[in-house]
Amino acid sequence: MKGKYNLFLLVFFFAFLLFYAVYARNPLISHIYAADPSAHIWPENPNTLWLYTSHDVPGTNHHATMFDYHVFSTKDLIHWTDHGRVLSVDDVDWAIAYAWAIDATYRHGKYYLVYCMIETATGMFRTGLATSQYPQGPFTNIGFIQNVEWGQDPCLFIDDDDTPYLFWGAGGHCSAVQLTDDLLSTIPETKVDLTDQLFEVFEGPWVHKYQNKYYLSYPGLPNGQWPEEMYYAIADQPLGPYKSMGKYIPVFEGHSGTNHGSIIKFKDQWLAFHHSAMVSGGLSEVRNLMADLLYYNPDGTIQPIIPDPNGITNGEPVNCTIFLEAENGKAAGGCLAGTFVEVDFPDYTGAGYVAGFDVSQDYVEVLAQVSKDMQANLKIRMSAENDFKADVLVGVTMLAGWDGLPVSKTDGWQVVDFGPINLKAGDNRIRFTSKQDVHLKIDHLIVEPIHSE
Ligand code: FUB
Repeated sequence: MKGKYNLFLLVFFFAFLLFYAVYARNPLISHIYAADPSAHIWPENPNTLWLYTSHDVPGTNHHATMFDYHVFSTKDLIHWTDHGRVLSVDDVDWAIAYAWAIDATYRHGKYYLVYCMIETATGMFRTGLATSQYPQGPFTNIGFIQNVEWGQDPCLFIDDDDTPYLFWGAGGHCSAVQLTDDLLSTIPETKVDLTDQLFEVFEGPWVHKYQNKYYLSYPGLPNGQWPEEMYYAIADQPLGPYKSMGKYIPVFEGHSGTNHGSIIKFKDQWLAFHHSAMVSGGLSEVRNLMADLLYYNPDGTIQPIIPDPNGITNGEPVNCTIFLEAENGKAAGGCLAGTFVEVDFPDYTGAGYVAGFDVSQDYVEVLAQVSKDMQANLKIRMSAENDFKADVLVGVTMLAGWDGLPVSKTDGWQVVDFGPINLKAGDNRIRFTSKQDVHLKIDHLIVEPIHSE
């Protein structure tokens, strides 16, 4: 009996280790299915790394129901923030579906999301632009880049001399062009077809600079066969000619049919972001974010990467919190009803806070998206001048009965802990309703996924 017990302990210990090896460091983010990561560090804050990603819908095994984008940020590669939905097909008047791979850029004081969606009028991919005052969005659509046909998988590279270039690729082709200063159009005579210079290219170009050379990395199909593997090529000029250098992420255990990535230097270390199917399992097309250390050889070639269960954190478990600004309301998949955005009471995060809870049933609603049914802790940063009763709805579940949840008055801005909530795989609307007239301000909601596997 004792032997059996010891065996059980041993199996449990290894299962625990496996969980932490597989789920806590690489995949990097596992509470949501996200793919096609574009990594950036913005000039005004070199200590924060941002990932702009597409989003797969749980329960699917295809890319036809990709409708929105997410942004993630970190200062230390260990603690990550999921800033929620930042743009959806519903916010783009010219598009009908297929929110596929994205990029982002910062130019002349504005942040741009550079995305691709299918245009309603033509049925072809266009490269859209959306802007925000903040790197975490939410972003407002400003139209698509003129003269780019089938503009899937955009990469907007701004060279050191401030010249903007667009790269895009789909279905075994890759092209590039210089953009006009406002980014909304191309300079047609600069357009190049890079397909023949990029061995096995399929889609998803990404350009970074290393030692004054231009590195174009991309998903390719070895001998025309799936799954995709990551390749790269090098040039002296952004528009080429490029010399193919081979693969830098060959197929690996846990891969998905596609791969797609970006390369960036953060705090003296080069990193390769990409995606896999490790969370969904099998050869699923529902993907999760991955990150690995990247090393160059002295001759500038990239050492091939075998994705490492330890990821990029030196063994430290990664955690990711969903951080939802109340004032983003509809733009981030939620809603403000009877309430409004204010900026008068200082020390808020983001663009403001939600106030105006002066009639019973006024509410603020945010959207939390997750990969699987899971528990999470809900915290809300608020300022309440009196005790009051609230309804907190998570999906269709009310946290307290009809009498409402008593909430105590706060001492200025305070983070109030509402304890564990149950999230369903997919979309979870979290609605905070005051049941009475109350001097209440809501700054943001924090959803901390509890990983129990
Ligand atoms: O995520 C949808 C599509 O899958 C991307 O646009 C491609 O690059 C591939 O990763």
